[in-house]
Amino acid sequence: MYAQMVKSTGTGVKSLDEMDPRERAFQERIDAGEKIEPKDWMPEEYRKTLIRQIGQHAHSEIVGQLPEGNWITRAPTLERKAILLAKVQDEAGHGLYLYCAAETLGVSRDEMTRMLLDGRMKYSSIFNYPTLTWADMGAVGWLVDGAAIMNQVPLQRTSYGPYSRAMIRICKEESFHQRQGFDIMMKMANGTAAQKKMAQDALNRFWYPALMMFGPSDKDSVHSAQSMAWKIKMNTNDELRQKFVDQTVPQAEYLGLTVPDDKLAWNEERGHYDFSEPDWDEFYDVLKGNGPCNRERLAARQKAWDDNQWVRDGLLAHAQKREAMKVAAE
Ligand code: FAQ
Repeated sequence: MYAQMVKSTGTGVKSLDEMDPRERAFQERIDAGEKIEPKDWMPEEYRKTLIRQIGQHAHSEIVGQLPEGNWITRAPTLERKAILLAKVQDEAGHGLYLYCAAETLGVSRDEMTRMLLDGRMKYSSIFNYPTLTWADMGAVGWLVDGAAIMNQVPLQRTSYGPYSRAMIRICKEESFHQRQGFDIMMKMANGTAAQKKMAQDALNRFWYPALMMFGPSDKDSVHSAQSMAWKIKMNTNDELRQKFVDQTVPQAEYLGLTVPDDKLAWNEERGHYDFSEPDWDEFYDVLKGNGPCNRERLAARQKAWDDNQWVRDGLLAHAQKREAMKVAAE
């Protein structure tokens, strides 16, 4: 059993023997592949870890609309514009499913947004990089959605029911997103010399930030061991990063583009590509708020929050009025 296995590797996860009866029954349900539902008993840390991960994921979907939304008015054709518009709207939908899933754990959407705005919650590092050319729309769809799918397909089997169900729906849409990105890359890579150069430049800039999406290397991952024991995460960060590299390198070759990594080589013995790690100092610096677009992204979310205060006030006033009328009628 995973919980027992990790104890022997010194990851600090309790073994079944160390758990109290309630925790043990909970872990056994997870080990048996049962889903945990909102009204079921759960350890407080399980609840908090889910709020952190689902909330971060929801914020990523919403903030993730910004780099692509930036190109809607400049899409090269009507068809490309309609596709990009649909994709960006899908991301908003993903954010909403995920906020709903997190709300079943007893945290409100407003509270999560406040935590994002005051720095207590994160969003994916990838969205702190700018989208400079149209080819970046291809690279984001191909690489960023490609990395997101790699992470999210296993999460369809995550132990928390509402999260798992949200992921099933999200994954269906992400596949279309990845395909549209690859389609843009194909057009650019097979276009004029200048277009091919833009495609290569986009790959150069997005390759390592895409690898960072999977989180720090396993030796530095804080949450993996416990999250995997609880099936909040299904794979380690490095496992998914390797899978992504193995899947993406042949696609880059098909496009006639070069992955910007001198050390990239097929390792016959391992049956995987060897590749260079991203610059982890850069990753942690972006997490601290020092990426190229961190301030701009948070300022955009803050503005949306402030601009929409009147809608929240109106809804609250309406709800209070209805409540007062209900009480008066009783
Ligand atoms: N960015 O111990 P671990 C998308 C933090 S959706 C920022 O390994 P964990 C769709 C981590 O929070 C993209 N922070 O953490 C789309 C922790 O800090 P904390 C989002 C990161 O949670 C496409 C610390 O580092 N997807 O792209 C990152 O076990 C196009 C230690 O790390 C998800 O959120 C990062 N990249 O594993 C939308 C998927 N990595 O909280 C629009 C669900 C790590 O203790 C356009 N999430 N950190 O202060 C997960 O699978 C996990 O949370 C990981 C991180 C794998 C991201």
